[in-house]
Amino acid sequence: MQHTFLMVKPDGVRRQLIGNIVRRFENRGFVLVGAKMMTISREQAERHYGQHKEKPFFGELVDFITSGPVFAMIWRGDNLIEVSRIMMGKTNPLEAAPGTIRGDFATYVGENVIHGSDSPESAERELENFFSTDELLAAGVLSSATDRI
Ligand code: DAT
Ligand code: MG
Repeated sequence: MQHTFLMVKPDGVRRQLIGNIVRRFENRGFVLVGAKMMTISREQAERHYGQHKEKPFFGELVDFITSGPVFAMIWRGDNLIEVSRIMMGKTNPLEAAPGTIRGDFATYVGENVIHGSDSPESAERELENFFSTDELLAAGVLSSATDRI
């Protein structure tokens, strides 16, 4: 059993794709255990995308992800991290297969609709960046305040 962090990015929220995206993961058998609409701060965005700090697109990426509300979610399921990445499709939507979220809804790498953690370590780090300890407890990600994810 795994938990992961999925987020509908500002383009997906603006285009009213939240329901469609949530339904895909529910249909696949995963369970939504926590969610909130939020506008993220620049500091939080820079922490989230810290691994891309040196990339030429970093500034644009932070501008985009803070440009409007995102829909931040906590999901639970077996093999969730690997399967959710497959369901999202390749980072560049032009290379994403039809039937995947990015392959169905996006054409531009800078606005690719959804984020999903790429490993258990990123899921832990990203969940902690977006959700409070109380929220992680309520979602069942933590079973006591002293737990790790
Ligand atoms: P992913 O979101 O599939 O995990 P990533 O971690 O490599 O992909 O990159 C994070 C985000 O940065 C990605 O969703 C969109 C943006 N990005 C990646 N490569 C880019 C590029 N070459 N030009 C513009 N934005 C890019
Ligand atoms: Mg990534």
